[in-house]
Amino acid sequence: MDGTNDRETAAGGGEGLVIRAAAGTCDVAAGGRTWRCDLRGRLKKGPREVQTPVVAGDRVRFSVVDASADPPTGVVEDVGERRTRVSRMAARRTGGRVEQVLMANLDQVVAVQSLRAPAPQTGFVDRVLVAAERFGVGGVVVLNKVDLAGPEDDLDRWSYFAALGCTVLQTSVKDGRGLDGLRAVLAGRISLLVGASGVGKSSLLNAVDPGLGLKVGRVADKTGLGRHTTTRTELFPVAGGGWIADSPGMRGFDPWDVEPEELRDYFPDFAAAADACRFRTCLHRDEPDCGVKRAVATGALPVWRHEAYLALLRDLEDRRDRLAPR
Ligand SMILES: Nc1nc2c(ncn2[C@@H]2O[C@H](COP(=O)(O)OP(=O)(O)O)[C@@H](O)[C@H]2O)c(=O)[nH]1
Ligand SMILES: [Mg+2]
Ligand SMILES: [Zn+2]
Repeated sequence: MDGTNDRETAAGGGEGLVIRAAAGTCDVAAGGRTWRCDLRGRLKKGPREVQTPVVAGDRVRFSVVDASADPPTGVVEDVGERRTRVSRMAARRTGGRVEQVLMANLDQVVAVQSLRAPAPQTGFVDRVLVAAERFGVGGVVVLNKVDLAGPEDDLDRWSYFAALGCTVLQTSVKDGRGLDGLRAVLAGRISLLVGASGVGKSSLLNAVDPGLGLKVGRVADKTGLGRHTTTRTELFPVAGGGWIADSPGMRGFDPWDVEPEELRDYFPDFAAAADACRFRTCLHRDEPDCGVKRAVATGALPVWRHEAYLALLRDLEDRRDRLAPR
């Protein structure tokens, strides 16, 4: 069960892609239709830890219950192995914490920032790229609203991320710049769009695929939709056979289980300078004779990149302290 082709099987069922899931039920895209499917009982069994037997992005095999119902209905029989998964730590009602899978089979995360209104958030892209590496998915950086650029704006800074192996796009919904590039990047892949409210995520998706008709200029309702909102991910089809996840509260795209001591390995641009650190375990913070701090001082590494690293390091340490058994 792989790829994005949906096949009907002889048994009257089919294979498809889960585009949204809730407790015990999900919607499956297959053969150009969306099937409302319950889960076969045994899929719901198992340890309490498995709260997420089926999530958006799962490839499933289902049998048909009523093909002429509106929507057509079925039962999920099998869930394909997850190539990748995005998860977070969730509080368990009985105490303690448990991994909660938010989405499966993601190919890439698209981190959207705008040049203005709102201004780029320091460290946001750096953090997203660490999480992408952690989850084993690709990273795409989109700088939107470049039509608002003035002579004082240094757009070259963004190409720094290209050297780290991501696709970097400068886009404008106003003048159309970069939209073909974005279309090409989304085609045939499952992507997750992340970025602050107002950066233009909905506008970009509408521009890429007018059929989507997403509302623009609305702040996602953070309180009125019940406690599952932040965990519910929905996939939308985009032209060219791709799928895009729109998840207003996707705070789970966060490198939550990276150990502070491992973080430096997620900054490949530090590697050469780190060879000169006196200590092999150097965190590039307070240690003497640090090659990375030296490289920052000489301008070989950008200050903002080191600052993003230090902020994330502090975050991971705080989180570990909070979770430590007392
Ligand atoms: N100047 C300019 N404004 C944009 C651009 N893209 C979006 N906007 C505006 O930014 C605001 C927020 O857009 P929206 O798509 O709702 O952002 P979202 O919250 O990330 O989904 C709206 O007023 C859009 O018209 C752009 O490329 N250039
Ligand atoms: Mg929006
Ligand atoms: Zn160092």
